[in-house]
Amino acid sequence: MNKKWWHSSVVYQVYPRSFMDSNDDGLGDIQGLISKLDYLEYLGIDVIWLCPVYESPDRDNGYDISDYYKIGQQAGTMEDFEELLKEANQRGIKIILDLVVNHTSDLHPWFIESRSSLDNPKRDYYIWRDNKGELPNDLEAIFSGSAWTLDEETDMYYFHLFTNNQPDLNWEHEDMRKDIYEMMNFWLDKGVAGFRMDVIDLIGKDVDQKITENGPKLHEYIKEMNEATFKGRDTLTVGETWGATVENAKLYSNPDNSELSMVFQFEHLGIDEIPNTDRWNLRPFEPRRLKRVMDHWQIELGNDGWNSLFWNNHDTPRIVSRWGNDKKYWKESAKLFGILLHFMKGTPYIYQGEEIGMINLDVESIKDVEDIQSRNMYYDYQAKGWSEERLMAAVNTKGRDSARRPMQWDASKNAGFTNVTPWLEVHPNYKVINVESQKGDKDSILELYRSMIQYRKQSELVVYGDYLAVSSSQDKVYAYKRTFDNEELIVITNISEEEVFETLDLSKYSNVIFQNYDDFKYSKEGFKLRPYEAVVLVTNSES
Ligand code: TEU
Repeated sequence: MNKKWWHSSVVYQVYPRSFMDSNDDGLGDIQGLISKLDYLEYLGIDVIWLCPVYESPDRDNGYDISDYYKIGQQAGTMEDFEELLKEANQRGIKIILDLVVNHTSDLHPWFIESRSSLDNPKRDYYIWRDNKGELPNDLEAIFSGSAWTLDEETDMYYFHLFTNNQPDLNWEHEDMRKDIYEMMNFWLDKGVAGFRMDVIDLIGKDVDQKITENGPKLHEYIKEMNEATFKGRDTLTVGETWGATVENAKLYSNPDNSELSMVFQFEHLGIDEIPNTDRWNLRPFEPRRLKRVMDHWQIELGNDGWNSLFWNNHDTPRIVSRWGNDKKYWKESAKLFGILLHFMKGTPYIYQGEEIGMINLDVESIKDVEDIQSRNMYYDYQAKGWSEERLMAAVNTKGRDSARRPMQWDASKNAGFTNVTPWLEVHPNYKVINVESQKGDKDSILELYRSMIQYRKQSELVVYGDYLAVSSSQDKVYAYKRTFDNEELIVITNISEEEVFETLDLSKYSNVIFQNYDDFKYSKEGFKLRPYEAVVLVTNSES
C-alpha cells in the first residue's frame, strides 16, 4: 500500500459554534478555536475537520450556505480564518473544511436568481418540476415531510432533501459543477488540506426514478471533481456516506486515488435502529451486532480501501451515553470505546468533547429542543400517532442537541465556553467533566486518548497491520488482533455491565499496553473481565 500522510493521522472534529466563544455573543467562533490550538497540540491530533464557517442564515447551523466564499459573521472574518490556518500549521495541524454541495441555502444568490424566472440562466442550477396540481412524486425529505416545495414565483416545485430552506443543487448541470470546483480550488489554494464532504452520496440522484442515495452518476461526478480539484494536491478527502456499503466504499477509497481518501460509513451506528426504518425507530444495542459490522468493514477494506473510524459527530448522540453507562461506569465505558476504536485500521476521528467523556443531556419537552431535525421529526411522528413519551425518548436518544452542547473547558460559569448565555445550554455536569480537571491526571479519559494518539504515530502495527477477527464464547466480548511482520497485538473488550469469564489464550503476549482498570491478570485457564473492561496486549517485539 502506498503510504499517505493521513494513514497515520488522527482527526479532531470541531463544531465551531460550540467550541469556544471569544467575543461574548454566546456562539463559538474562529478566534475561540485559535485560542484552543495549544490544547489540540497537547492532545496530539494532526488534522482539524472544521464544520461550516461560511456565510449562512443558520437554518441548519451552517449547513445552509449562502456564500461559499465568505466566512459567516457568527464565526468571524476571512482574516480570522487565515490566521487560524497559519497558527494551526505552525503547530503541525492541518485544516480540512466541510464541503456542503448537495444543497445551498435558499438565500444563496444562485437560488434567488434561479427562482426569479423560468428563463434565468441559473434556473437549472436547482431541481424544478411542473405543478400539475399535486406533488411531483412522493419522495420525502430526510428532515421530514415532502421533498418538494411549491414556489409561488414561477408556480413550480423545487426539490430539497433537507429543510425547504436548503434547495438541492442540480448536479446534472455542467456549469453548476464547474462553479463548485472553482470554489473548492479557491479554498485549496488558500491552504486547506482537504474536505469532509457533506452527504456526498446524494449528489448523483435521479429524482424522477426516485433514487436519492448512490445514484447512477455519483461516481462519475466524484471522479470529475477529483480531476478538477484535489488531484495531485495530496489532500485528505472524506465523504459522508450514510448509504455506503463495503462494495461502494471500495470504489470511493480505492488506492488508485481516482475518488476520495476515505468515507464515513454508518452501518455500525445503525445497529440500534430497527432495519429499514429510520434513526428514530430504536432497538436495543447488542455488542455482537457491533462486532459483526466492524469485523466486516475492517477485513473487507483491509487492502483495497481505507476506513474512517468514529463513534461520534455533531449529528449523533454521545457514545458513552448511547452504548456505555454514563453514570456508574462513566469512565470505564468512555475509555472502552476509545480503546476499541483506536487500535483498528483506518483514520480515527475524535469529536470535540469525546476525549473527556462528555455525555448526553435529556430534556423534558420539545420546547427545549434546538435541533431542526428533531423538531421536524417530533411534529411529523406526532401527526402519525406517536405518544409524547415515545417522541421525547426518540429525541433524547437520537437527537442532535446532545452532541452540540458547548465544550466543557473548566469548572467556571458556562464551562469556560462563554461569558454570556450560550446559544445552547451547557450540560450541568460541567463542574465534574471538563478539560482542566483531566489534564495531567494519568487516570483520566483525556490522558488515555492522548497516549493512544501518541502510540499510533510510532506504530506501524497500528497503522498498517492486518486486522484479524477473534471469536469469543461470550456475546458481550469484542476482541480483535492486529498483525504486522512478527508483531501482534490483541484488543479485548467486555461491552457490558456484567463480569464475564473469557478463555482466549493469551500466552504469546508479554505486555499490557493499554487498559481501563489498574491491573489485568490472566492464566492458562482464562481471565475475568469486569464491567466495561478493555485491555490491549502486545507480543514481545512491540514492547
Ligand atoms: O448530515 C446528514 C444527515 O442529515 C444525517 O443525519 C442523515 O442523513 C440522517 O439523519 C439519517 O438518519 C449532514 C450534516 O452532517 C448535518 O449536520 C446536516 O444537517 C445535513 O447533512 C444537511 O446538510
